[in-house]
Amino acid sequence: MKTIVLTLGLLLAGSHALAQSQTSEHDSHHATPVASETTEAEVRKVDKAAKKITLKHGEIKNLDMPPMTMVFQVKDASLLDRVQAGDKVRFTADKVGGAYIVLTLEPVKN
Ligand SMILES: [Cu+2]
Repeated sequence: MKTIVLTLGLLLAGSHALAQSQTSEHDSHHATPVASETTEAEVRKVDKAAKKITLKHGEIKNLDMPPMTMVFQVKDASLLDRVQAGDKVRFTADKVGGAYIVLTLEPVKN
């Protein structure tokens, strides 16, 4: 009898965990990112058609990423309207579904 109860308990725990992981995946896909610190960067390349920007960025603390030059996706193509290669910017980024996404992008006045 005890074995049956244990097995039932495991089955229930298993299905509950599955439901939870589906929920959290769904949530994270739509989650509003926690306000993160802006990071300084220099624009290297803008690709509006692909909604991508190449940034030479400083340390990104919320992503635990050291300074480097890399390509980001942008959340909204309109973010790219105000910047061009060579501009200094401040931006925030987050990792969404395995890709690094620029969420905000502001030109820095010289
Ligand atoms: Cu990087």
